[in-house]
Amino acid sequence: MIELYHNDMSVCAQKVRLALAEKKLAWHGHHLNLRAGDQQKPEYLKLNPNAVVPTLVDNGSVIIESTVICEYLEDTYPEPRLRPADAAERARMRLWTKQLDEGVHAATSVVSSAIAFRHQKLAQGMEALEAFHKKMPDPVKRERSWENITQGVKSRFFVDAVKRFDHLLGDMETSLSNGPWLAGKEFSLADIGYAPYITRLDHLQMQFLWDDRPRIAGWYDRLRERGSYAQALEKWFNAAYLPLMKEKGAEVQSRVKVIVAGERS
Ligand SMILES: N[C@@H](CCC(=O)N[C@@H](CS)C(=O)NCC(=O)O)C(=O)O
Repeated sequence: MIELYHNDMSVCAQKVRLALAEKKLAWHGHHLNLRAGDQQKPEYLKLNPNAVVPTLVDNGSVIIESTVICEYLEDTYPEPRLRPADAAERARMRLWTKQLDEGVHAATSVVSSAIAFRHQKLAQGMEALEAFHKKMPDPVKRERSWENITQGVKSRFFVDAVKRFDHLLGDMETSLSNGPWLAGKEFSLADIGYAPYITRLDHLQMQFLWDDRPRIAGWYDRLRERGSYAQALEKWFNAAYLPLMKEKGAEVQSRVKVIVAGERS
């Protein structure tokens, strides 16, 4: 039996739920409340010492890291195929998924936290915030998280995160001239990987980043037409998070637009 330790709005968990839905695999979920610190509890750390979701347990094997989990699912349950048959397309797929782990995920944490989620954390009080950060195992992530929560869009990480997205979306627009999906002709783990991240930008009112990138708009529409999107993402959208992201995203949108305009000029 497949068990998934996850969270409704976690982009990494959304990615794994999408892969499971595409493969029509049944799974049993353990939902962790990330604001309450369930990921830092000793019993969960035995499964995932990084204190993050997702974690997949399949027939006793514990697999962590969402990119690795998706590859594991593809290796173990190869139908329907989510890695392109063509080796060059497969290489393109991996270049996309690699980038997620090399900065795109971190940039997403910056914008999500600095724009919206900081308000949830600050509402818990400074004592709780300090206790939460003390338990974060990764010192780099700990420092970044503290800065984003306490400084918001004035965080020293914010400008670079926004620039990273503008570059990334430029690359996506170019890549989508080769076919309907990120790796080319075939829908793949690359599209699964990016679906939650583009959705997050949408929720944070950063969809203007693809106003002048019609191929991304088309790709995003195609993704949302798939049954897996409703099953793995929409069904889990947290009714308290969506209005927060929309309201706070709208409040800072002009600042984000200034950063993008400066970068493009
Ligand atoms: N590289 C990891 C990143 C996992 C990660 O950062 N998960 C976030 C949610 S998307 C989390 O659990 N955050 C809770 C925390 O940092 O306390 C993966 O791809 O699985």
